[in-house]
Amino acid sequence: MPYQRARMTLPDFLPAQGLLAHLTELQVSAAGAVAHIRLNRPAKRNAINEALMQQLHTALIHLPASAGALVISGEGPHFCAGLDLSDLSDRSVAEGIHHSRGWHAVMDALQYFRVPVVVALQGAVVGGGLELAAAAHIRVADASTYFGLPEGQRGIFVGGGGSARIPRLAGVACMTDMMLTGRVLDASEGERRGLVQYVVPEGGSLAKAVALAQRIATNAPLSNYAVVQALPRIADMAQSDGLFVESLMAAIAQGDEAAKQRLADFLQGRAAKVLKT
Ligand code: 1HE
Repeated sequence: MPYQRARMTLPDFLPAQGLLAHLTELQVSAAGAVAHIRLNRPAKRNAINEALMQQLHTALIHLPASAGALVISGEGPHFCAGLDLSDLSDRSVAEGIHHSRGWHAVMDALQYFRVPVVVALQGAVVGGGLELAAAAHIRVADASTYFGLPEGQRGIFVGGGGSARIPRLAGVACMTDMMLTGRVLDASEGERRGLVQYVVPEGGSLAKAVALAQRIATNAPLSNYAVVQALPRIADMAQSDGLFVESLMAAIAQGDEAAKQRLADFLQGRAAKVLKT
């Protein structure tokens, strides 16, 4: 099957001996080539406790090879209320560092995941919730979405990679303002400032995220891999280094069978044109 991936069913999913049953803080499913991880602590506004973070990592590393894209969403009216503040009490400095480094490992696993990650947002996307969203590749907000970094008010600092990722989306000045003044951005401000790429009517973010993920999963796997792995690294490099890596990546992708077939399809009039949708 050239463009279509094998259909994935739940038994293929997280095959490692009943792991699914242990993912108490998540709902994990798959439809076609799109895997879906839903944060599932709606009573706590999907606040991220230790279990949720560890389970997210477990789910990521066990996604089957047949997944071509991943959607992450949150159950209930809010995407994620950030760090579970009841986890914070009585942590030593050393424990604080290890906790933050643990979050970094999971966020890195997401940012440098094998396949593109689309996140569907609604309601509160605050603190660690925004850090999580920032580690994904495409962010879709609905009209109810709002973004905040209340760490300043809580007497803490971002610890889930937000200081590295959020300024790359929205700029240092925007993040500084959000952290110092507690400024909350609504969905359209978030879009204007680059925090999200799409805003849809209230209740529509998951459907839009799934539709985007389905489309992404039809791309050649190596092209998607280059976008999620090479692009952010090249953006961090000096220009001459980045251009060299770009040439290598371009040659690798071009040499892949999927690229050859797609080019032949286009030249023989069998491929879709670039059309405005
Ligand atoms: C929580 C959390 C949480 C809700 N940790 N329990 N994050 C924050 O500072 C955000 C704190 N949360 C809020 O501001 C609000 O809860 C929301 C705006 C997200 C939602 O408001 P609302 O009115 O819909 O819900 P609620 O009534 O405030 O919360 C429902 C329950 O969830 C309630 O518990 P209950 O037992 O009284 O029902 C809340 O206590 C609980 N809850 N958010 C723990 N965050 C690696 S560093 C990252 C640093 C950060 O992420 S700092 C930002 C932390």
